[in-house]
Amino acid sequence: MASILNSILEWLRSLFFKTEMELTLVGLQNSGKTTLVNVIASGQFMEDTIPTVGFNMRKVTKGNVTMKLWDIGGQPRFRSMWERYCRGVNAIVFVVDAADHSKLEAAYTELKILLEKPQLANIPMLVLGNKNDLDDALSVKQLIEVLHLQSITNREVSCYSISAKNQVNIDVTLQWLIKKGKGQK
Ligand SMILES: Nc1nc2c(ncn2[C@@H]2O[C@H](COP(=O)(O)OP(=O)(O)OP(=O)(O)O)[C@@H](O)[C@H]2O)c(=O)[nH]1
Ligand SMILES: [Mg+2]
Repeated sequence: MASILNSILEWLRSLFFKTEMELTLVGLQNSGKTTLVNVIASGQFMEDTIPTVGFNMRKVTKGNVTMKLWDIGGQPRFRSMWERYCRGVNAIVFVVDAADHSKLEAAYTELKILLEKPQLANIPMLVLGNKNDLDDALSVKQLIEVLHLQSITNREVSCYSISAKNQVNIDVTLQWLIKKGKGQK
């Protein structure tokens, strides 16, 4: 009886506390943005992603939270679009291939350009060091250093080390994002 009551209460709660939020994923090409969106949406790793041309939008519902995920292409020709798609979102997700050391400098440059956009001031940012299943992936501490995350003062910033492939730290990533939809710190 108690469990039936609980289910009814849960259902009522879901009716009254629905949250809709928008998130934008940016970062250099091949960092794993589309893979991460697929994992969030379906819980499955799909190896055969193709480079995103322009952008993709996916709507994903987790419990009573509906997330609109804007997945933008990371190739140089699409980077000028990043700002437009980041405007007004609940959080920006900046994905880095933590194992590709040759691209870290470029990732930092693009991150800096984005953070300097006045239209994006104050929007919380989650930096994800993806591909931590690979041997030479940087740790969170190393990422904070190479991307100079400690010097960011105009917004809330967090950094996690994840593997979209092995679904490592996807749960904490989702928790962080959902909190932003609910306006929590
Ligand atoms: N080892 C490993 N490979 C990954 C991981 N996540 C993504 N990849 C691979 O990285 C490659 C690029 O992934 P995508 O998701 O297409 O990258 P993207 O950031 O969307 O690239 P663009 O759309 O061009 O900006 C694919 O071959 C993925 O299988 C991961 O966690 N670990
Ligand atoms: Mg993509």
